[in-house]
Formats: sequence, C-alpha cells, structure tokens
Amino acid sequence: MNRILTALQPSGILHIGNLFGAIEPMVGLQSDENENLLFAVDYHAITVPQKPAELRRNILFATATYLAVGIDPTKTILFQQSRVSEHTELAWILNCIAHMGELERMTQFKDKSQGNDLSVSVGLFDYPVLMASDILLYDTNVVPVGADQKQHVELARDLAERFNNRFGETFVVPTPQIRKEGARIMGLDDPEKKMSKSATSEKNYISIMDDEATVLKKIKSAVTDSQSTIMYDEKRKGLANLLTIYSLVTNTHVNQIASEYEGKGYGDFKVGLAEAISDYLTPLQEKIKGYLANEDELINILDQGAQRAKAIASKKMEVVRQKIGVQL
Ligand code: ATP
Ligand code: LTN
Repeated sequence: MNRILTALQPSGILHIGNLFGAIEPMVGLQSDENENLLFAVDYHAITVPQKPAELRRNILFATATYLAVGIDPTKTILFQQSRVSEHTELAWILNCIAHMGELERMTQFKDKSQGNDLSVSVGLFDYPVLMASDILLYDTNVVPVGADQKQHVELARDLAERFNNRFGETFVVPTPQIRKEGARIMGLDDPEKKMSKSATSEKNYISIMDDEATVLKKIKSAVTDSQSTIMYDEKRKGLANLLTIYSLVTNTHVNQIASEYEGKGYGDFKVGLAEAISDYLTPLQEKIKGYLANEDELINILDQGAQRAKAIASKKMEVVRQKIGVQL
C-alpha cells in the first residue's frame, strides 16, 4: 500500500494553479491501493497574520472545494492540521535536528521574508519543518505538490534520513511527485513567475470563484507577445501558459487547441479561453456553494478525518518518543 499525502493552506482564495497543481492530482490518485491524506494546514496559514473569523471561513471553503473537485472522504482522510496535535509535537523534535543553514536556503522563506526583514515571524522561518512533520508523521511515500514545493519535500527527506541515521530506522523517506502539466501555472500579469494568491495584483491569478466577467477581464489583460500566430512554443511564455490552462480546463492537447486557432489571433483565442475556463469553473462553483450551505456536514467530515489521522499519528509519535529516549 502506498501512502499519498498533500496539504494546502486555507488562506483565502484558491486559484487555478492550486487546483491543477495540487488538488486535482489528489483526486486522480484516489484508489483502493493507495491510502490518501489531504488536509488544510491552518497552522501553516498563521505564519502570516490571519483574521480569526476569516481563517475559520477559509478552512470551511477549502474543505468544500476539495469535496467539489471530487475528493471522496471515504477514500481520502480529509482533515484539519490543527486537530492532530502530533504535527506540532513532531515539528519540535525535528526542529532540534534541522539546521539554521538549511532553512535559510529555502527559496519560499527568502521570497516571503523579502531578504532580511527581521519582523517576519519565527513561524515563517520554521514553516518547512512543520511541513516535514506533516509528511513524516504518516510514513508517507508520495507527496504530490506543485514545483515550488519540491525544495520543502527534499528537506523532509533530509530530516528523515538524518533522524534514521541518528536514532535507527523510524521514518519512510518520501518522494515528491510533480505533475508535468499544471505543476507551474504562471502569473497572468507576469509569465516569468508562478501564479500566486499573494501576488500584488488580482490580475495575476484566476480564482476558483471568479465569475465569467472577471475571468474574461483577467484573460484579456493577460500578458502575451506581439506575434500573431497561436502555437505552443515554450519560449513564448505568456501564450504557452494560456495554452496550458486551456488544455487543462478542456482536457485537450495544447497542439490541438493551437490548430483550432489557425489563422486567428489573440482576440479570438482569449475569448475562447475565457469561455472554456468559465465552463469549467461554473459547475464547480455551484457545488462549492452547495457544500458551504451545510456547515455542520463539513465539520462532521473534518471531525471524522481528524479521528482517523490521529489514530495513525499517535502511534507514530509513541515510536518517536521511544527512539529519542523520553518515553520512560
Ligand atoms: P502563495 O503564493 O501565497 O505562497 P500559493 O498560491 O503558492 O500561495 P500554496 O498554498 O503555497 O499556494 O500552495 C498550495 C499548493 O498549490 C502547493 O502544492 C503548490 O505547489 C501548488 N501551487 C501553488 N501555486 C501554483 C502554481 N502557480 N502552479 C501550480 N501549482 C501551484
Ligand atoms: N507548503 C505547502 C503546504 C503544505 C504541504 C504539507 C504540502 C504544508 N504541509 C505537506 C504537502 C505536504 C504549500 O502548499 N505551500
């Protein structure tokens, strides 16, 4: 049996990069041969300031979205990180074997702390260690993530190996799984950087909840180039990104889409793309709203998930405590 695990921050909006890079791959991996875990990492979210009422809403929204996309809570253990206290307990122990130097090298920290801002939280610096504990606690084999998270999964591997060398075989060394298409959807306003919800402009991303008019406006303003043919060419980064999105929402190969636009220009292409995105998102949005209308049911699903996760995590922590010598 393969244990597959991933997690997302419940921080406000989810964009189509999160959807195709992280959530959808988890749906495809649900099967009787795998044991899957998916959770909202609320303790990661608070590494930057959060308003309590919003955080609560975002946890429910994230859960509703996973269910709407096709996560089946009978096949996937669906829960909320903060409900399984073993995550933070193991993070402390891993903190004591992690090196300052390896955390300082993490590009996400460097990006988010903007170099040397000393007022960022200690939690933001320590974020990858909590992520390593999320993964190692469950003897995870495979971690599907977008390309930006590969470095964090590699830290989890290093910490697993270091712990195993020091205290004897304890943790499974996990493998990151980076999907080829969709692993890195780029920003609409800047195709050099990944689409990101913390981007300064809303024109950077398509939110899962954007309505038709907003999608059209954002796609129309997406950065492309001055050439006139629609074809897939990695060097034409803006267009390549839009074709990738088109391909993901229609489940059609990029070359086929390009051939449908032979002789046509960016104007037609962008209108077609915006329509295809909305056709994909509208039914999803209806489903999300349906789940959100029944909050008790969502909370009930999360409760059950937490119980199942806790059963695995608490056993693992007993082993870890024994290995390090604190279990009397
Ligand atoms: P932020 O930019 O604020 O860090 P984010 O949009 O990157 O947020 P995360 O919560 O960090 O979102 O990421 C959730 C998951 O979505 C991760 O697995 C990440 O790799 C994936 N992901 C994020 N952005 C993209 C993207 N542009 N393309 C593909 N996958 C992405
Ligand atoms: N850092 C990840 C979220 C995350 C995660 C994890 C992903 C926290 N813990 C464990 C995979 C496995 C991100 O998406 N930004």
